[in-house]
Amino acid sequence: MHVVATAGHVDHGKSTLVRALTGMEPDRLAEERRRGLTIELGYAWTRLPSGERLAFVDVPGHERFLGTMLAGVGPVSAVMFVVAADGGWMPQSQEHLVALEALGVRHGLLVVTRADLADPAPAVERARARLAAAGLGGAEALAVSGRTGQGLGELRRALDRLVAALPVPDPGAPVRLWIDRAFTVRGSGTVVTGTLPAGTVGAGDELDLDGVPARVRALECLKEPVTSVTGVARVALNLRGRRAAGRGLALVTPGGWTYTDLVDVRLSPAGSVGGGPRGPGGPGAGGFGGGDPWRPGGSRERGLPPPAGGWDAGDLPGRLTAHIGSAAVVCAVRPLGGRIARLRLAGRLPLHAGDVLLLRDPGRGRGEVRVLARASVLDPRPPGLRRRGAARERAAELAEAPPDAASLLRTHLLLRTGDLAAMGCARGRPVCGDWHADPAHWSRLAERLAEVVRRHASAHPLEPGMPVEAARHELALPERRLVEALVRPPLALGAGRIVSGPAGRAALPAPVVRAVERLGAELSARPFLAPEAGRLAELGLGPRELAAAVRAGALLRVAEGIVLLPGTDVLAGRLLARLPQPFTVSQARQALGTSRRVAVPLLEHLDRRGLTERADEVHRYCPARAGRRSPVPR
Ligand SMILES: Nc1nc2c(ncn2[C@@H]2O[C@H](COP(=O)(O)OP(=O)(O)O)[C@@H](O)[C@H]2O)c(=O)[nH]1
Ligand SMILES: [Mg+2]
Repeated sequence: MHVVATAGHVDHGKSTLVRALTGMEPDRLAEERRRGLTIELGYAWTRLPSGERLAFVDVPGHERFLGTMLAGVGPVSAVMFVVAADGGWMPQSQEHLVALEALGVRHGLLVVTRADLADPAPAVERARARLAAAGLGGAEALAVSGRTGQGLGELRRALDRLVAALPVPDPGAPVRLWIDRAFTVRGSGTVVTGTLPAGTVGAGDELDLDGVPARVRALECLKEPVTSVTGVARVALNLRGRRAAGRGLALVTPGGWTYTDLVDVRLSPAGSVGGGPRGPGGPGAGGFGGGDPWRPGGSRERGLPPPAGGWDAGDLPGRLTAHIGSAAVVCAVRPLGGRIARLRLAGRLPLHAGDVLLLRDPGRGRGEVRVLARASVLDPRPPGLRRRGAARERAAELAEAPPDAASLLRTHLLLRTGDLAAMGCARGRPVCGDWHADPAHWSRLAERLAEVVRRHASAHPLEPGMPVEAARHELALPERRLVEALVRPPLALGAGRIVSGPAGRAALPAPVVRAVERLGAELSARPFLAPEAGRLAELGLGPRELAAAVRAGALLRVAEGIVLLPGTDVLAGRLLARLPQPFTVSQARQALGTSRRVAVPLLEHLDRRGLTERADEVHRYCPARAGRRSPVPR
């Protein structure tokens, strides 16, 4: 199904048209019928010639009910813009158009009604130009009469063309159902209704209502019970239990949105494109007395933002009402610089980056434009601005930033997948687990890690590397696995510590280097005769010094207390391969010119490295040599 909202000046025939198209009464209240005036949002639906179902949200056109109008069009992406043939362009025609443009509504029809009362052509011509200037240039224009039924068949076909061209929303999108009505039904709890723009809701689903879980007991779509519904749709949800619910609250997918009362936004003046008096039709083309109050010469005195590029956030009043979906909350505007501002909302709203808030000045009187600006949410969780100059820096940072993950990461540096989802941004590749990082920040962190590990190594030369936890603390990272993900050569990770890598000989303290050099000289003549513990102690090589030298790759540890020069094991393998195969420990000991104390652990070390292999209890052979000879037993 599809949903289209009406728009247009009061008494131009919106409700009459909806009634004629659907056979349903959009003005449900007795007062509305008595006064012939739409006060509340009306709902009616029909089946189009194609068989598609279409629901209308009929809005009030009276200037006093602009807030209600905005709640009706807020979650809807297509509009039926109504202008009376005998009325022409009027203040709320303009105001509604400004709101639609600011909301980014790009799909619609222009319907000139009351065509039985006046020639529709002039109204069509003027309205069409204004719509085109407001981004609704693609809107087909039709002339109809809600009274005689003239043109309604063509209108139904045009509605079919309109809905067929609407983008198909994602059924898997997180749900945000802005409530436009809520009531209690005796025996079944709370019922809320709204326009579901995207995503899917099913019976039994748990949604979130202003931070509190809310279970869907049952749902209806156009008065018919259904088990699940996918946006776009008009839906009524029966929630379990009695819930405090009402217009302006939203039912959302848990974790799918960021509840926030502070947002950084990019502002643009509303109505800067659409319907200027010097634009289509010229001054006074609106057809109401004394020219067009929406674009007077001295716009700034009347508080209207000038359309020129010089407009900035400082041109707005400090206190406005922010509209999104069916919500309207008071907000304080803090200009940060240029068109970037920080909005403090009087209540929490579930928002994504990329959402559009419409800013309105409710204090304005008759004939003044009240929809002042469009605010695109850039960051629903902005950082504090404490330092001097922070606001200006923030404005510069956001000036050109699109509302996406890359921009958010530039500010927040590290975010989890869940945070990004709640902020409404597509996730790229995580750097580790569910963590995402700003690429520049991530490589800075890697550099800093190398730096702190180096510093740690020189401050504690005999320690086996820097504990991961200490590095985490030093880099102020929230989790150890982030530190581990930053370890890359020449850094290496082992036993909960980060070492500067095997090329760390230079990091050894000078006395250890000297001791290792002396040991190397002693071993040059008899490389396999590892020094005794006493000799090591004389050289100043205690267990810590030995461990450091081994880590640095300066010594080879064959077994506890047995150290040789690096590479000695490979040399031993080569010498043993020259012996008649297989050979005994004693033959090996003699060939290598060493003692039994060294030969046994050295051979075990060679076994582990695959340089030798046990043939039986007493014999070994060198697999390389054996292979070359004749591996096939007879
Ligand atoms: N003659 C004629 N009257 C119409 C037509 N459409 C609406 N009206 C009348 O215009 C008045 C306002 O219509 P309504 O639908 O309430 O306007 P809305 O405020 O835009 O919803 C009512 O008295 C209608 O009967 C039409 O096409 N032809
Ligand atoms: Mg009406």
